[in-house]
Amino acid sequence: MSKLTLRYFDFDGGRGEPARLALHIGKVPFEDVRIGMKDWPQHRDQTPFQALPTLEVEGRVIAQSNSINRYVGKLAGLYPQDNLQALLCDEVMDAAEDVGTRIGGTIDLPADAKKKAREELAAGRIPRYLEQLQLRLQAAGGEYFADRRLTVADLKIFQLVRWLRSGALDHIPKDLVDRVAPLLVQHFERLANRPEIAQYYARRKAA
Ligand SMILES: N[C@@H](CCC(=O)N[C@@H](CS)C(=O)NCC(=O)O)C(=O)O
Repeated sequence: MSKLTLRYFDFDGGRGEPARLALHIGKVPFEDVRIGMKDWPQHRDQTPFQALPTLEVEGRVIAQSNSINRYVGKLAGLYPQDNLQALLCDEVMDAAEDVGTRIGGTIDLPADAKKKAREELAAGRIPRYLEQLQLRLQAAGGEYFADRRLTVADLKIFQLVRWLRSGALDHIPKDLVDRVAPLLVQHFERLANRPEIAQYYARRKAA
């Protein structure tokens, strides 16, 4: 297989993080290119949709985080082979993407408008998504979102829950997930304690 290059911003999170984790867990060799925000303007127009992440594979530059997650999930053995389980995996990843897109749409708003928009999200849409995601986790057996094993859906939700609980999002209470969907917090903690994930972040912290 030709070399893979995953490009994303230089922080441990966001839309590029599930693919980084999947490639790491699956021991799939890849170049982990991290782009600083100050360098982003010079990279933006070289990406297909002026956005990251991108995955370079066999000379092609591919965009769209969930498409990348599915592809690297297959390479890493973290994507269901069964069609229905794959559908469950995809639904969860796309729901997480919806939440990220809605919050992302508030980032550049003026302060007052951002506060209003985020308070509305925290009172309405986000709890709805969290509750539905929790129901899906329960329906899938309570431990994983699909296939009764770790898949890229788990990594996508891990990243979302980590972000929502980080306290980095003004006007979105950082205990929202804990209050609305405690099973997602348990899922997050189980993943965070998996040796391959715990060791990954320990190494990142030390780097
Ligand atoms: N639908 C795309 C959205 C990509 C996206 O909006 N990426 C953000 C970072 S998470 C970005 O590149 N923002 C930089 C910019 O818009 O200038 C995906 O899922 O990959």
